[in-house]
Order: sequence, then structure tokens, then C-alpha cells
Amino acid sequence: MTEEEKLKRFNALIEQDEKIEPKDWMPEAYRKTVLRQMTQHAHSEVIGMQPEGNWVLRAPTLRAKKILLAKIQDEGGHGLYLYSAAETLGMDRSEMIQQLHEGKAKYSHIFNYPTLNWADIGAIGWLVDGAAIVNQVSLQRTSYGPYSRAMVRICKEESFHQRQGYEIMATMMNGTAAQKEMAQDAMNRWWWPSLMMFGPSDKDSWHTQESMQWKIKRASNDDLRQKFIDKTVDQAYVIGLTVPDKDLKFNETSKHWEIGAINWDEFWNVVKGNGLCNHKRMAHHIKYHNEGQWVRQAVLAYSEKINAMQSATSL
Ligand code: FAQ
Repeated sequence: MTEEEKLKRFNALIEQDEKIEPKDWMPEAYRKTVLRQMTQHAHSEVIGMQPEGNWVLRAPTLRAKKILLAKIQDEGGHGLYLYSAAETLGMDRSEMIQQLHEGKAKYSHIFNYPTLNWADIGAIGWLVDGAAIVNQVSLQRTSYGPYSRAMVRICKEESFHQRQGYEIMATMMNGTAAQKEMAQDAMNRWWWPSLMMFGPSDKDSWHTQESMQWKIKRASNDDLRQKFIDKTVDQAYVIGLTVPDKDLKFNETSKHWEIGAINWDEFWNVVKGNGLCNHKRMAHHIKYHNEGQWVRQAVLAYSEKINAMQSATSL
């Protein structure tokens, strides 16, 4: 096929809502955009284990500890599905990690906020996973096949995570005055950063238009943010939490909750590396990645030995 015919076939697949698979021809800019988004997504899942890991040893009950451990393990697994899916676009995982360590690849800004008390674990599950789900449900229909299939599996697990967080918040809101105060304090600190997880507003987002044309993204940042707000404000009221936004109001005509102004300066400041935990998160990842080098070497040596044995016995 000529380049023109290849492009025509690619566009037809997108138009017909078919998936683009690793061996299909794709424009270089499409490959780069999907790879960027998937690697950033994978890094977010893995770095996202750190704020929660901070509370494993201080979980208030054995049940809470077991659930939190399982959740953190799920997040690591999500990172692995996504790294594997991203590798189908021609980049080795070690290069992805190198990009992360060198600050060339982003991860979600939300994981640069600290987890100060147990209610923060509730807020992460309820708000952070809640926001992640809204985004990921839409990404189940993304045009790149391996990404879409990874999302289907990830979404099943994320919904448990959201419920785990909401249960913690609901339990604390049924507790003592001090527990209620902790839950409200966590809500106050995590609400706005969770809204920022969807990325800059549509007018300031530089990838959305092209990504939506290619059906990499199936909804815009603002549309997904609104969906999350509408779901979550009601959930907050049910358990007695106050949404920390004096301008929040329900629009009877549009049937949507309207929020006050998002502090985008704070968002960009954290994205640029100046959040409370950016340095800590990266230093931790680099330290344990380096310490795990011998494990990777041992696994590779073992698999080379098995391969050699298999080819010797098949002779
Ligand atoms: N943080 O033009 P757009 C989770 C960057 S998973 C940092 O709108 P795009 C599970 C963006 O990369 C959470 N940077 O970009 C969990 C771009 O810069 P670039 C992660 C951000 O890609 C829970 C620039 O701003 N989920 O939480 C952020 O079209 C609990 C302009 O933005 C995903 O990654 C941000 N929040 O839309 C784990 C979902 N937002 O790359 C553990 C997949 C934007 O040109 C515990 N990703 N930027 O240098 C997406 O859907 C999209 O990439 C968006 C951004 C919507 C995040």
C-alpha cells in the first residue's frame, strides 16, 4: 500500500470505531500520543502506590490493612498491564522508567500530595480512584486495542477501590467528633486536587482536540470533570461531608453542579515538580528501582538459562 492508502485505511478504522492493533500501520503522531498517555498512566499507577503505602503499617484494623494491601497491589498490577500494553508501541519498559526518572515523562500530579491521616486513605479511594474511574470508563473505548483491553480489566478493580474509600469516609462520618473532623479535613485537602486530575480546562488542553479526533480520548477533560462532580457531590451529602467550595450550586436548567474557580496555578506548580512530595516520590522510586536491579538480572539470567535448556532439548 502507498502511504496515502495506509492513512486512508487507518482513518477508516477510526471512523468505524474499530481498534488499532500493534501491527497496524498508524501515523507516527498517533503512536507518540498513545505511548505518552499510556506511559504516564502506568507511571501514575505505580507512583500512586506510595501515598497509600505510607499507611499500611498504621491501618486501624486487620481488615482495613488487608483491604489496603490488596488495593495497593492492584495498583501495581495496573501499572504492569499498562507498561506491557505500551511496549506494543515499540518502547522498552526500561526506557519508560528512564524517562520517568529523568523527569521527561509525567505522572498524575495528585500523587505529590501527602497522606497525613487515615482519612486521607478514604479520600484517595473515594475521590482519587473515583476520578480515575470516570476517566478510565471512558478510556475503555479508546481506539488503541491493547490500551482499551487493559482499561476494561482495570475498571473492574477500580470500582472496589472507590467503594473501599467511601466506606472509610462513611465510617468516620459515623464516628466521634474527632473522626468527623479528620474526614472533613481530608475532604478539604483532596477535593480540588481530585478535580485537577482530569487535566487543564478544554480551552487550555493542548492534546484534547487531536486525541478526540483519533478517539484516543472519548470525552474532553471538562466533560469528564463535570461527570465526576455530579456523582461525587451527591455522595458527599449522603454521608454528611461538606464540599469545600463556597460557590458550588446546582443549576436547575442544566441539571449539573457548578463549581467555583479551580486554582490552575497550584496545578501547574505541582506538575512542574514543586508539589509537597514530588522530590520524595521520585527519590523513593529511583532508590528501590536501583535496589531491585539484582532481581531483574536474576530473572533475565534464569530465563536465558531456561531458553537455552529448551533449545538444547528440542534438538
Ligand atoms: N497531572 O493536553 P492535556 C489513578 C499534563 S490513575 C500531571 O489535557 P492529555 C489510579 C498532560 O500530560 C491516574 N500532568 O493532556 C490510582 C500534558 O502534558 P504533556 C492517572 C497532567 O494527555 C488511584 C499537559 O498537562 N490517569 O489515579 C495532568 O490529553 C489511586 C496538557 O494536558 C491517567 O493517566 C495531571 N493530572 O489529557 C492509582 C489517565 N493532567 O504530556 C493509585 C490517562 C494533564 O504534553 C492510587 N490519561 N497533565 O507533557 C488521560 O486521560 C490524559 O492523559 C489526561 C490529560 C486527561 C490526564
